[in-house]
Order: sequence, then C-alpha cells, then structure tokens
Amino acid sequence: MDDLSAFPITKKWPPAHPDRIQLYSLPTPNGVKVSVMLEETGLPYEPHLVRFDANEQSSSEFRSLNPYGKIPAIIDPDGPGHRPLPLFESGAILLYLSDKSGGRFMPRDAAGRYETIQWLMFQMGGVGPMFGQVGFFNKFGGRDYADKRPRDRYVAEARRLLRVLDDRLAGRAWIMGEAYTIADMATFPWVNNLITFYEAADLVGIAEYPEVARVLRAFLERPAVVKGRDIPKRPRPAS
Ligand SMILES: N[C@@H](CCC(=O)N[C@@H](CS)C(=O)NCC(=O)O)C(=O)O
Repeated sequence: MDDLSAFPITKKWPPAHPDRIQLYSLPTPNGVKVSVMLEETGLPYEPHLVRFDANEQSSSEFRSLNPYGKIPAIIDPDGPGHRPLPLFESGAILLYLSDKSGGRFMPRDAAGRYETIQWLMFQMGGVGPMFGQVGFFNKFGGRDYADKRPRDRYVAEARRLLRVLDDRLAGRAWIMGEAYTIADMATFPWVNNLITFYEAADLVGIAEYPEVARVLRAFLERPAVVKGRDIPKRPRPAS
C-alpha cells in the first residue's frame, strides 16, 4: 500500500489512487506540458486541480511541495529506489517522466539527448518567460500602461525566439526532426497560448513564422494533446 501521508499536500488534495503519480496542476501552458506527457506515455496518474481563483497555489499545503507556489508539481509514489519522489519545474518533470517511461520522447543517442535538452532549456529560459511577459503587457495588468517600451521589448524578444524556432523547424517535422520529443511538448503549448489566449498573433507577426504554425497544427491534432490540454478539468463557471 502506497502511503503518501508524509506529504502535507495530500491533506488538501487527498489521493484516491496513492499508487499512481499525483499531478497538481491547472491547464495552463506549463501545466499541460506535463498532462500531455502523461497522456503520451500512458503512465497511470491522478490529476488534482489547483485553483488559481482561490489562490490555492499559495497555500501552505501546495508550497510544501513547491516553495515557489507554481504549478505543475508531481509526487511519484514509486520514484527512484521505489521511494516517493516529489518534483516541481515542468522541464525537470518532463525529463523525469521520459526516464521513467524508459526514455520515451527522447532520442536514444547521447548527442540527440543533449540536443533535445538544449531545446527544452531554450523553452524554459526563453520561450516561456518571454511569451508570458507579452501576455502580461498585451492582455493583463500591463495592458493599460501608457509606456509601451516594456511591451515592445518582450514582443521583440518573442519575435527573436520565434525566428530561431521557425528556422529550426524548416525541413523538420518536429524540433528534433522525425522524432516528436519533450522539447515539442514544452514549446508548443506556449506558442499556442501566445497567439490564442494572449491574443498576440498580430502583435508578434505570426504569419512570418509559417513553420512554427505548421508544427503547432500537428501538435494540436495529437490525441494526447487534445486530452492533456483539458487536464485537470477546470471548474465550470457558476451559471
Ligand atoms: N518554471 C516553472 C514555471 C511555472 C509557472 O509559471 N506556472 C504558472 C502557471 S503557467 C503558475 O503557477 N502561476 C501561478 C503563480 O505564479 O502564482 C515551470 O516551468 O514549471
């Protein structure tokens, strides 16, 4: 019997299936990276919704798992040495789940593996943070700032990242070529968010990046992506 009671987060989000990977998340671009990977691999897991509208990510129970108070986070009851493994940071979780599934969605050769990690880091350090700032300055709190220089700075950086990605994807099905990898799972939820939820398609000039648009379409058609983008289910708005 798996016992996760030593993890305070399980008091607020009790596991119904403590033998499965526990996912604490919300379907945001960082959240869906992990739900998509879990769906792609077929690893058994139990999703728990972390409600931002109730600021649950800042609760002491959630911060006992991730002191940064950000989703996604997981506990694998059957981690290394068959001991529970708590983990936060989506990139680290993708690497872990790839290893756990026997190296799926990661090239087998060492050079290909490091190259995939390189593109994963490009997403974690560049695409996510910069696109997120475009969202803030275009759609959320920063939208009403009279001074447009901060917005323009992040738009310029987003365009620079998109140019790198578009050039990389020319002549390739996915970031790593024929192989669909965790680098794609990390990157395309953010591209999608930029041009849909953040309403920044025209602002960044998405038409100038046709390879990015092509691969985004292929990504969104994958059954695991369709499913993973809706996990954990968001609460229904009160009617
Ligand atoms: N580097 C982290 C970033 C996670 C992150 O920014 N999560 C956002 C949702 S996409 C969040 O939890 N925001 C809530 C908050 O900041 O309070 C990762 O990749 O896991």
